[in-house]
Amino acid sequence: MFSLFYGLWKYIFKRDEFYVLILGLDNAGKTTFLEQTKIKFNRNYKGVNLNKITTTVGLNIGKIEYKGIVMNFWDLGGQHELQSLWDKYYAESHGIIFIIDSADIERIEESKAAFENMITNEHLVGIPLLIVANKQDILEALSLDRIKSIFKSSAPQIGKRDIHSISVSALNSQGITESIDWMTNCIKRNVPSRPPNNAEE
Ligand code: G3D
Repeated sequence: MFSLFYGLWKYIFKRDEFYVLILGLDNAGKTTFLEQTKIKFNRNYKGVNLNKITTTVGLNIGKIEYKGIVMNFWDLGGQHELQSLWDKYYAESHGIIFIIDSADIERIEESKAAFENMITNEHLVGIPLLIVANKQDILEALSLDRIKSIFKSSAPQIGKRDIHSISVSALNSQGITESIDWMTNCIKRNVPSRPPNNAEE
């Protein structure tokens, strides 16, 4: 009897759990993006003062429930020495959000190198990839089209997967909903290739 009720309870309440990595160089706006996501999608989350956010050193995490699934976000540190830790998380992830500081023209090639290094990892084959051109509120920021043309030569490494790029101002919460919406739809579509982490429970 217990197992019958437990099975019913699981059927009604259990949500599939997915993991999304938020990657990019330090200072790109990863923590701000995650904070705004939590504010937008968690009704009771009040958030921290966005002016007091400091660059990601370890790992920031966040969880939202959206469109019937649970999405866990891991915002990983982007400093050069921390990038070597990114691949420890690849095998368990279902989506990648790669954040670019569009206003940091000096580091755009460094960002591209980190991107290429990430995208060629075998554990990420077929995983949906969202490229976020952040800080679009800054007047001198490179446009999305300009960033796309800079990253164009990475196209052969991207392989067959859902990919999308989007203009965002994480600070002003512009483009956050569209980003999460796109990622959620792709992750759900990709379940046959990358099932939820709690699939066997
Ligand atoms: P990180 O987690 O990738 O290291 P953070 O980056 O989220 O800590 O952001 C680094 C700095 O960029 C922060 O400024 C933050 O306010 C700013 N930032 C993030 N997103 C945007 C954006 O969309 N527009 C603008 N103008 N700034 C943004 P500080 O001054 O605290 O270093």
